[in-house]
Amino acid sequence: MKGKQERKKRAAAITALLVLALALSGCGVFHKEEAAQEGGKVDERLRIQESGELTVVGFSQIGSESVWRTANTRSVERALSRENGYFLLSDNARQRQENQIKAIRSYISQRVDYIVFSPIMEEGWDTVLEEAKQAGIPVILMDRMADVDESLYTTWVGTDMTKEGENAARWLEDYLKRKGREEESVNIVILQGTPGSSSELGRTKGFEDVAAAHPNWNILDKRTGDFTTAKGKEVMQQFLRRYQDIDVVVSQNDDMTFGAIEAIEEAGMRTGAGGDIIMISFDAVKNALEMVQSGKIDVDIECNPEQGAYIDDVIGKLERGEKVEKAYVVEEKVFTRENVGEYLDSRSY
Ligand code: GZL
Repeated sequence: MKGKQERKKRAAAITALLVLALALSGCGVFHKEEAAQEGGKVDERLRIQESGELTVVGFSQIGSESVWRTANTRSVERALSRENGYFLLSDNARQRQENQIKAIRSYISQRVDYIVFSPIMEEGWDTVLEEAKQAGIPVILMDRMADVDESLYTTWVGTDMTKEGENAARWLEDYLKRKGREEESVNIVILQGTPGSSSELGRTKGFEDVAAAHPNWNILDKRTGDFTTAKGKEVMQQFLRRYQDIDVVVSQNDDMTFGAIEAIEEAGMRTGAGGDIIMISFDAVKNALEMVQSGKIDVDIECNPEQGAYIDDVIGKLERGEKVEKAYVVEEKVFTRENVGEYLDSRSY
């Protein structure tokens, strides 16, 4: 297991190689100032690796597509801080898998102690995670899941997205029953997240598995709004042009919900309590919970982004040579007008 002694030995070997490479590079064409700057950053990291005083973590984040994502990034930066004993290398992949793969390869070449990343989609990770495994660098998956052999990652910290989808459908069952509409024909459209992401796959599956027991629930359409407000509004406008009688919108994150509500209101209709369309959302960020309280959103299924502390805890266990679980599922709630008031003030994101 990684320990400070092992790290110091390895860093010394890297330093020797680097000095040799820099010496040899004298015959190459170098821009002095960039080399000096780059060298400075490399020097700092190597000094840290050589001292073994800080745990060096390479973090590849999907992007900054949503309020949730920003909160997730902040939770990692708070937990893996220098004060907590970390040297964090961080990369924003701007929603592109190839950028995540590039970042992971760079962390492998820098011989970081751990790699942490949220896979933008489930497929496409086998090769790069095999490279990390060959390099002996533990990989911690966070938030979304990768569809790879379990031997290619040490653990996963995240949320049960299928359960989130089921929670949404269970709420709808209960709501329709309370309104005496359980036998009525109900027309549903689904705004999906990033195609092939475990959040989209899980929430879609969870909702549809429950919906299958209701022949009177008609899922008219499902399209991706890519977890963004702009795309969510655009797709909702398409739905409104195509379907005259939408009863329910299932929007797989709050950012898309904000855009969908704008589109619905611009079409002269209202969502939520006493409105024309039932609005079901996911994530439960503060601005959305305020809309639950005001009645614009009927229910918000929480997906907890505060995962940094779990990552810190897992790395601590690994550093002490302790066993870790293969998965850590973060707890979550379902927010409605009845219970949101007691949580709203404490919401930090
Ligand atoms: C869910 C996470 C999703 C959020 C979106 O775990 O992957 O990605 O629901 C975010 O807000 O963009």
